[in-house]
Amino acid sequence: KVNGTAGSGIPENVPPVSCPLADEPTEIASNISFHAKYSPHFSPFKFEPEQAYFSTAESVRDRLIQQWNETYLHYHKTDPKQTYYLSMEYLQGRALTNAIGNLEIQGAYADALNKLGHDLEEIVEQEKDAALGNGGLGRLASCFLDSMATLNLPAWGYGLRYRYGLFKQRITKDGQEELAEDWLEKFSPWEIVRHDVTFPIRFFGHVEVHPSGSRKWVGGELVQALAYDVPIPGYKTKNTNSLRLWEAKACAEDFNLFQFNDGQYESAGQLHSRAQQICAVLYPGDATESGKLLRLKQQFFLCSASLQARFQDIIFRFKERKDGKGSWQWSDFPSKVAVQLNDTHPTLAIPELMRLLMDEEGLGWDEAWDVTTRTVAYTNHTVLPEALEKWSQAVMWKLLPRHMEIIEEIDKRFMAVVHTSRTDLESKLPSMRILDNNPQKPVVRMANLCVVSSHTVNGVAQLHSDILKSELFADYVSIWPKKFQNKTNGITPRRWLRFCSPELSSIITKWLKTDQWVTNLDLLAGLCKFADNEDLQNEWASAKMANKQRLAQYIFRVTGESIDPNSLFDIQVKRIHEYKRQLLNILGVIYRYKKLKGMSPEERRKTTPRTVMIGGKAFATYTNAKRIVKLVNDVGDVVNTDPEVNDYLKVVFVPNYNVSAAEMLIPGSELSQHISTAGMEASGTSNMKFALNGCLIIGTLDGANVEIREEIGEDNFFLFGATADEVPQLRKDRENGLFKPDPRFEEAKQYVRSGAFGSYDYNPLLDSLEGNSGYGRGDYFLVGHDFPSYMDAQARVDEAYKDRKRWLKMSIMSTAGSGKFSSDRTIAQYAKEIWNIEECRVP
Ligand code: B1H
Repeated sequence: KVNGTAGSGIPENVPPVSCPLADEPTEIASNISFHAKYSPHFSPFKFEPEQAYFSTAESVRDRLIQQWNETYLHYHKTDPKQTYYLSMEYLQGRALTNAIGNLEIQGAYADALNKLGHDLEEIVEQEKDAALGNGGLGRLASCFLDSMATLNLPAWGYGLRYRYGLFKQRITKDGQEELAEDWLEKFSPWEIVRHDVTFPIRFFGHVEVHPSGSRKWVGGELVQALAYDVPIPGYKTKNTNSLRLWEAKACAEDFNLFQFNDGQYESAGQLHSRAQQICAVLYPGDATESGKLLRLKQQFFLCSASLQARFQDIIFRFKERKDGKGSWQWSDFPSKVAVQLNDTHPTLAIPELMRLLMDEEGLGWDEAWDVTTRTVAYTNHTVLPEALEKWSQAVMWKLLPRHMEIIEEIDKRFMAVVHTSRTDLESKLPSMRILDNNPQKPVVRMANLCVVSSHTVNGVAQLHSDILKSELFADYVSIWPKKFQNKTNGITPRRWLRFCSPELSSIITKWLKTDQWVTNLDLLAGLCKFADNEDLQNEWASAKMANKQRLAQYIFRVTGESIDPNSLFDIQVKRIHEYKRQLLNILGVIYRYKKLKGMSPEERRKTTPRTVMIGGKAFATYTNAKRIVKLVNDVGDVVNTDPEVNDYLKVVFVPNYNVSAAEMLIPGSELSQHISTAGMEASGTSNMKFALNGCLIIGTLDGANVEIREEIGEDNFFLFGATADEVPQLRKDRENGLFKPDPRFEEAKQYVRSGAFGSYDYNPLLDSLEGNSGYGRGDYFLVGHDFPSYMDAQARVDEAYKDRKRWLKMSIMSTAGSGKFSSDRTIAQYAKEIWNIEECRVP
């Protein structure tokens, strides 16, 4: 019996409960009130927005479950090849608007809630974001799930059900403070616990060798993985896939009743609390050894549970077919299963798949290796050295002894291949090997393990994929030239335009005379020919204004700051990192502020009024990132209370940036900043969201900016800065003392050092921009080099904004050129060029 999928269903002769899937607002209202009354979560005598939200969500969930069951059944019957997307992160955000939007029942639910005395817009705000990710990588996974369901692809997401997701950011006088984000405080109506889907996950222990020579991993400690399934509805389709999130649970027998009765309460529950730690937080600080071990446990837990689940299913199928028609062999596994590794975080799926095939199913090495390498593919998301995972061999031997044996063997066989057939690469072997046996600190290089073991390796934008081939993985390219691909990222047009900006969406639908663009984003190109049309421009401007006003209200709510919707809304929101260069942005603002102060009132009146919004979270232990947050806040405190410049410049730090905040910020934006040091941002995806919403970009030739600029036209993009090719030489010049800073850059830094923004000591932060060399010193990120061209580009922005017609045309062209950046396009390419899976539409 397969966990959770087999067994007999409800007898056919028992009629199903009367179907709650009504379409009429009155019936929906009674369905919602049914949930309010009979839901055990709240008192039935209260129906405030919170109760209204939960009962509305439960009512929508009924529909999702119906579609979901049909989808499961259909996939079971058709038995297509399926994709398993393994990711340590998903940034799902809120689900209610998305679900009723995808099911096309938004209007009926709004009416139903009105009948119940509530307002849909207010109700959706009750939902907490599911923030099980850090930034772009996690949000990409969530966009992919939306596209996979919309394209009717049999594909599933697998992740972890963190008790506390990404921390909540609070801004105090000292800067950023992190608080635990209790997204499950009142339960999530979108997850369904599957008590019948559990698997044992082993840690530690040892390898037992049998007389036959077979090996088995035994002993150590076991925890249970318990499945929680989240329905993922496609847009305008019945197909509803799942995101399966695993939770760690101790086994009942692990509770030591004897100790408990003896009053030793803590030690009695020790194994229980140890199991709970596994899924407690998204990214446990890994500065300590225990933090590193916990992160590694999380990674293995995800991989082992997900593969065991798939294995059970496959073996069940295998037996089912053997009894019925024909034979099935393990070598057919890759024609039924594709596993995609979202970065190296789930790399342990590789040795775990090998172990299951060899030790549990009795395959030999060659056969197991053939199956594994034809099943697994790997996506790289970064070339930053600090993000390339390396695990201590000692820790791995302790936690996963059998997997380390397998990794050693993969490494050995890889070396043998090079020794026998590629002697020209022998000198490169030390860096190409999976094991780095440096006696000081022997480690396993996870990216190398992924490259050697995957049939396909892809980068996430053309420039990034080129850099992977020419630098990071260059030596492997000569062995496997066809292994490397590019899959430029994308974003779902449902969440990121259709639902977050209904005003702009209906204008687009009106002018294109179809709403098909929502699933065929290339149709947006049809707007180009109207870009000069005055009527469209006026409608466009009023939709943007409505979104700006809504954003201004939001900013007032979360910061208490009033901002002027007639000023240029300039936004940079993303994780705070030195390579993303929020420091370049704020130093530019500082320079602007200083100039404004020096101007006469008439001169000031000629400038373009701006509201600069910066938001994002800094990793808790990343000191310079936290200093940048503090600096932005300090600059805001000074600028926003300076009556001389107030009408021309405001600076707002947007606290607690998350998916829901993005849905408010992006539609209201006019200029957005994507200004990383060239070569360092693998792709970026918010750049795509902003462009799609008619926001102009100021940016470097980095990541997907390159392709966005190609698509929307160079006239519609404010370009500046060094190119990726130039960066290495510029760093060398700097080391050789050849860099001459622009006086404007010196002036901005000096202004901060003078204490203009308070007494906090910013010298260490500014010092990182000085000196001549070293990562994190000597201006490694080239802020100083790019500063003058950045300021020039900003001057072009100010000029362009003064010409309303020109600006609107550029804005329309940005949307019109965004068709390529739909995650539907990205996923269709993965399906065809990597996974080899096909549509499996539920009739
Ligand atoms: C991206 C990460 C990442 N690349 C380590 N790498 C993490 C690395 O918790 N960790 O250990 C978490 C995340 N995230 C981003 O992926 C890139 O920086 C973006 O440029 C890209 O758009 C995004 C999606 O591909």
